[in-house]
Amino acid sequence: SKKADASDENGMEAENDVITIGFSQVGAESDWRTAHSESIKKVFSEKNGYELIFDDARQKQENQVAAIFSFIQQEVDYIVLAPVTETGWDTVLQEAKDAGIPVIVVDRMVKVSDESLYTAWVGSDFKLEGRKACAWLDAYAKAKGMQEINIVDIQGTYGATPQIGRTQALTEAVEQYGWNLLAMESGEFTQAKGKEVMASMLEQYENINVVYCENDNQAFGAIEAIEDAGKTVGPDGDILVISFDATHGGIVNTMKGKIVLNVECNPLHGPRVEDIIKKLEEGKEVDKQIFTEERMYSHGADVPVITVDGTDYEITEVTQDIVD
Ligand code: GYE
Repeated sequence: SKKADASDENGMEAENDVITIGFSQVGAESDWRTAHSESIKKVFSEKNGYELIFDDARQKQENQVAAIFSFIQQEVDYIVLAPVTETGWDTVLQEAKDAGIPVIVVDRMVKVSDESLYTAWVGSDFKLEGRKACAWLDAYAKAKGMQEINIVDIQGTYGATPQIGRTQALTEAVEQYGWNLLAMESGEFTQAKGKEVMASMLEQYENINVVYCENDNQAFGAIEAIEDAGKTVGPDGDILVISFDATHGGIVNTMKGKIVLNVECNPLHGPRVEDIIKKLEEGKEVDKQIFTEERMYSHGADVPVITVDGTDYEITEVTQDIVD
């Protein structure tokens, strides 16, 4: 551990140990990601007694692997990893383990052959998010007397836990409710790619009436593409936009009705990661997995509550005071 070896005149060690954290972040692909980075930076600040080495991998796993190797070389006290995809971590995490550096995984999950390769994970239940969205759409379609659901899926980065969970929930719902799933393609969680994918889907299919966007930035791009194509979004428009994250921009669009449903995915993991590190510092046990609780936001109040696996989830109608 990198201790500030300050001893006073009597040789007593001063209480100024700095905890060094190496944080490997996916990138800066979305508003969610920016909020997540800010939350980590805010907590692991110098004034809170930390030295944070922040590495932005620009959505590339190889950059994350290189960053982790460099954290090991620098002998950081903890490695915090927000992994781009689930697989491909065994070798580098084994190195961290051999070096005795605890790894805390945040946001997306890792799939490793040996669970002891990381200490703890904190993030969202992405499949549940998807199931909530689909249960809402089923209830909404029934409330509004929609005859058919002709849906397209703008997926997230392939192999990332939120993509896997949100896509899986949709494909299961398609079976269960008899919806027509016209197309699915990744927009890599970005606004630009989301727009591009939506534009090409609109060219191929005339009858799309719902787009399931696996994050807000893709929804922003999809809305642009739909409007550019001369169609309208919203409860009285041609296409219903469903989204995930509930970022500020996402909530504003939900208030306007451009997004009809937005399932929250909370990015503010800084304090949760710090909580884990504090417990480890005190020699306490930590939970292997921690799931955050999340809400749902809608335009209008057509569906006030849905039930998934016997649990009721209330849906908050977005009004100006929620935006503020
Ligand atoms: O939904 C998306 C971001 O991993 C939960 O990544 C995160 C996802 C989030 O780019 O906006």
